[in-house]
Amino acid sequence: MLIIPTYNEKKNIASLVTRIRTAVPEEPIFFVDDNSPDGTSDEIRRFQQHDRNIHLMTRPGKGGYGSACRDAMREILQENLAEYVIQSDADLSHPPELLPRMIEMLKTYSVVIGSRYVSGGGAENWSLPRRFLSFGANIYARLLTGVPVRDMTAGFVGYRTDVLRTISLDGIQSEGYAFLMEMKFNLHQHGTQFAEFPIIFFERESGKSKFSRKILLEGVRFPLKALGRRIIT
Ligand SMILES: Nc1nc2c(ncn2[C@@H]2O[C@H](COP(=O)(O)OP(=O)(O)O)[C@@H](O)[C@H]2O)c(=O)[nH]1
Ligand SMILES: [Mg+2]
Repeated sequence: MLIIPTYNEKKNIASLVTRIRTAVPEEPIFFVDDNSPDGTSDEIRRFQQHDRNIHLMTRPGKGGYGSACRDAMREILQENLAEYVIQSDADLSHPPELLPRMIEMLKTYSVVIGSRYVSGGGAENWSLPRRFLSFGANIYARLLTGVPVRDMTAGFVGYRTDVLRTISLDGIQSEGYAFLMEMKFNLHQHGTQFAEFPIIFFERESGKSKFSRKILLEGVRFPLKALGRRIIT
């Protein structure tokens, strides 16, 4: 089951669903929309009419990327809806064509990461400063958290649900890139092994990024917190 959080992604839904359906015709999709003012949820409902494998969770207001993923995971675990979940963005940054590969790998590995920083991976339409920032942030995160993953801020991640049950989702509070790092850190603390395969990340062409100063600060702080926890334990 795919988990796709959305906030003001109306213009991306049609090509997103079309590309996902070409790649994986039957795979359930679980959207979490935070009452997007642009009417994203109506657009999702339009596709729901012809596709019974599209679920939509709506929340009253913008609650953050991390909590949207956590709410979806909680519901899927509680209701036993899937053997695995794959989180992916709605802005087509994560190529849906790679879903079959991710799903195949989840048969062997508990956590599978679509990685920009393994051989064959990368990012398209990124400026030089953006490349530098992301690459540097990854080295910083890897060193401080001690998690042996090349792409610590990867958001195209598949988890087998049995492994998600080993960590406490309520204990995870971060929202932006920090959420992506915190999930990997907590799983690593529980002895989870990760598998990475290369992806080319495409920067969005429609809609706006929700990146903010708050998300940046949280992303700088989390690896420091993780280092603190490693020192104490
Ligand atoms: N439900 C929900 N989704 C969000 C929120 N913030 C971001 N997203 C979604 O999370 C994904 C990644 O966000 P994006 O703005 O592309 O972040 P960036 O890739 O770091 O620029 C997209 O599908 C967004 O629509 C939020 O507060 N609530
Ligand atoms: Mg994006």
